[in-house]
Amino acid sequence: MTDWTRADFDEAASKVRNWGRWGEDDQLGCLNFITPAKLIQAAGLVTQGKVFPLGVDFDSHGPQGAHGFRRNPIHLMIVDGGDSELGRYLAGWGGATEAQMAGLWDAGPMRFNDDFIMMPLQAATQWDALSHVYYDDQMYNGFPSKAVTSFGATKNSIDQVDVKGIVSRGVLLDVAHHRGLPHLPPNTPISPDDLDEVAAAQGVTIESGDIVLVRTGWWANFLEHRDGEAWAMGSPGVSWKCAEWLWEHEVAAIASDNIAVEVSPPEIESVLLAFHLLAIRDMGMMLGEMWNLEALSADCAEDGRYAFQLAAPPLRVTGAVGSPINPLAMK
Ligand code: UVW
Repeated sequence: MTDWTRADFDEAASKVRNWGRWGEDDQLGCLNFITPAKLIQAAGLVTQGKVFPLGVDFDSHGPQGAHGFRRNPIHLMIVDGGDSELGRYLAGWGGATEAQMAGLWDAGPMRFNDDFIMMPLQAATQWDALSHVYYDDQMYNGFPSKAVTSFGATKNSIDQVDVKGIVSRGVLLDVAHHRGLPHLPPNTPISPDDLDEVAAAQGVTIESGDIVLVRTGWWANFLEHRDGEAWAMGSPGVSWKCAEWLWEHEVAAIASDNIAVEVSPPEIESVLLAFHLLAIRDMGMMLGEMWNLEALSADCAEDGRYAFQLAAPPLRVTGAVGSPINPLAMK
C-alpha cells in the first residue's frame, strides 16, 4: 500500500476523462484513435508472413475459481462418436419426417459431432467492454450505471465496438524480457517510466491509435503451477499511474498477460482496481486480459521488431460487458 489517496485518484480522473471528446453518444472511447490511416499503417507491418495467436486455452484448467464468482470454461459434447445412429431419429431436421430422415441417414455416409460451452465471458482471454466497471453511478461518457440491466448493457456493451474490428498497430512492451526475467516478481508495479524505458530499449515508439501489449511473464508462470489464487493475488501489472501515460500517448487499448492488466494488490487503499476505473470508465479504454504473449515475445526478441498488425475482434454478444477473444498478431 502507498500514501496515494482518493484525492490523487480524482485528480488523475479529471485529467484523463474523455467524456464528450467524441460526442455525447460515443460508445467507442479510445478506439476512436484508430483511423483509416492507422489501419493502412498496421497492414504494412505484415512483411514476414508470421501469425501469433494470443489466446490461452479455453478449458477447465484455467486460473478461475479462486475467488468464487467466476468459473473456468466447461465444455460439453452434445453429439459425439457414440451417437452415430442419432440422425436416424432427427425428425424435423431439414424438414424431413422421421421415416425420411432414417432413410437418408442409412443411405448416406454423413455423421457429425456437436458441442456446447458454458463460461463467464471474463473467464479466459478477453476484452473488458466499457460497461465492465463504473463508480459514482456513472460509466464511460457519463452513461448511468443503471443502463446495465438484467437484459444486458444498453450502453457501452461489447457489441457497440465491433464496428472497429478491432484492428490496429500493436506494440509489445516486454517488461519481463527487458529485465532478463522469465516473469516479474509477484506484486511488481510497472510505472510510466518503466514503459518509457522498455520502449526506448526496444527501439519502438508509441503512437496515436496503437494497442499496447504489456508482458509480465505471469501467464507462463501460471502454466508452471496452475494455482489460480497465487496467480491472481500475486499479479505484477501496470500501476494506476500508467493511465495518464496511456492518455498522453493516445493509446487505443491495452492488454496484458495477467488477470487484470493492473498490479495486485490495490495501490490506493480506498480505490479498488484504480487503473480499471481510470482506463475504462474515465478514458473509455478497453482492457485485454489473460493474453498469451510468450511466442510473440520470443519472436520479437529474435528479430527486434516489436510492432505488428493486431486483430482482436470481440464476439457480438448483444449487451455483454466483455467478450472472449483469440487475438492475432501478424508480422
Ligand atoms: C474485475 O474483476 C472487476 O475486473 P477484471 O475481470 O477486468 O479484472
